[in-house]
Amino acid sequence: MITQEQIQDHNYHLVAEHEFKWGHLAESLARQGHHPDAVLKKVADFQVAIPSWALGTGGTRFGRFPIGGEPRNLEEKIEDVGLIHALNRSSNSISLHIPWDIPADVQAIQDLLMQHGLAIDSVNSNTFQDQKDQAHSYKFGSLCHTEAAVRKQAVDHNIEVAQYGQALGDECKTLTVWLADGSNFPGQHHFRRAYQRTLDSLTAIYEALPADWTLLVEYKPYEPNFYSMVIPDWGTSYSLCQQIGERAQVLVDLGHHLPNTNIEQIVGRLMHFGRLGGFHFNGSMYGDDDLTTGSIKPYQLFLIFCELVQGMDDPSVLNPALAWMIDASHNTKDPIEDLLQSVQAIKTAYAKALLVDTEALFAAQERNDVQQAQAILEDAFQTDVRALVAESRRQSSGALQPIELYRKLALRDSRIESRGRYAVATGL
Ligand code: PSV
Ligand code: MN
Ligand code: MN
Repeated sequence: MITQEQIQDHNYHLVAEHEFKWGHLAESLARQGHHPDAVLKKVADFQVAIPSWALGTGGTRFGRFPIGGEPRNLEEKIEDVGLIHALNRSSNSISLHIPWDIPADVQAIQDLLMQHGLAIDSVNSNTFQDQKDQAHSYKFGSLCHTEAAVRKQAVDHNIEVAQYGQALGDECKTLTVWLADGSNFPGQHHFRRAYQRTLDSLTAIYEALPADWTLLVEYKPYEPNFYSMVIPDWGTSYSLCQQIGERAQVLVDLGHHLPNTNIEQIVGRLMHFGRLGGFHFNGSMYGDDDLTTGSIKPYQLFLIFCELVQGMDDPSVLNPALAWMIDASHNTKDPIEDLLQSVQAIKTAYAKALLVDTEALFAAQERNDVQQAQAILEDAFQTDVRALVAESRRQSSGALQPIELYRKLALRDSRIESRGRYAVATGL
């Protein structure tokens, strides 16, 4: 692991240069009428959950190139998230996937979480794979299945997943459902019946959840089914949530859109309806590529955050607090470095969105001053906020340059040594 002394020592060598940059930025922000300390605090407070399945090397159906030293169990996944959080002070929670992360000893897991200053914030069900000794197969769907017995098995699994979450601590109050259900060929599905069966199953799950739990319903346009998905888009998720109940919310995964979809507008719409429940951050070029957040379209990420900030700041928007999470796959990079890079990109986009002069923007919109409206957004986007994001980490006892420190301490090598070169994480 890493100690506070190591972090402070690392910061000590970088602080002079950093203070010069931050001082300059803080002063120029103040001159523009911003409150640098208020922005700093919001950025420092912003926490993004890490999914348990993102700590191992990802892969494609063609192959996987393991990096070595991957966490072999839930304990080691918690250790890796603990390390990420110690470095950047921005990821104080983990999302679990059941059955991959079934805890052998709940008390021991709780103690370990506490030791790292972490909590489990959400649990994810898995009805996209068949498990050993499972009575019924999900080959032709789960919550939408034509047979009642299969649907019941899938509903029961979701209820059980929420029970694991409850056992793991009070912070866990979210069940996320992503369904692989769909069809591969025209004619395979009766669209209306598949939808209705899914709605009935989700309603049964929702009704079994504790009264303070949220059900997040994720959508995805294609894959693993390539002709139709039962929940392909935000409209379907939204309509399901509307019928299920107040604590059913839409989850937006950035990679789950067809190329060029205006995701920021979807975000604005869902917030307007009070139905945006959470986010899965990643970067996408074609579809669900699960790349590093902000690596392909940083301007789009910024525009999404502009909608989020505007929605969160507007008292007339009655949207609940959002669940933030990274949902990425790391095929070529060290997962820990990739996650640190993603959090950096998320906080950068958030910080820039906080710098938008929204009053001037809204005024420009009202008088149809298109050039000004665009220029106001671009002005904030082009601000270099790296020193601000670094300062927010420093003030929270994190590292000024997390990846640099991770590399300097050779923490992947020590993982390879203790866990083995061919250690494999359970999960995607
Ligand atoms: C599959 O597309 C997926 O990436 C979804 O985004 C889920 O959130 C994740 O797997 C975990 O089930
Ligand atoms: Mn997702
Ligand atoms: Mn996905």
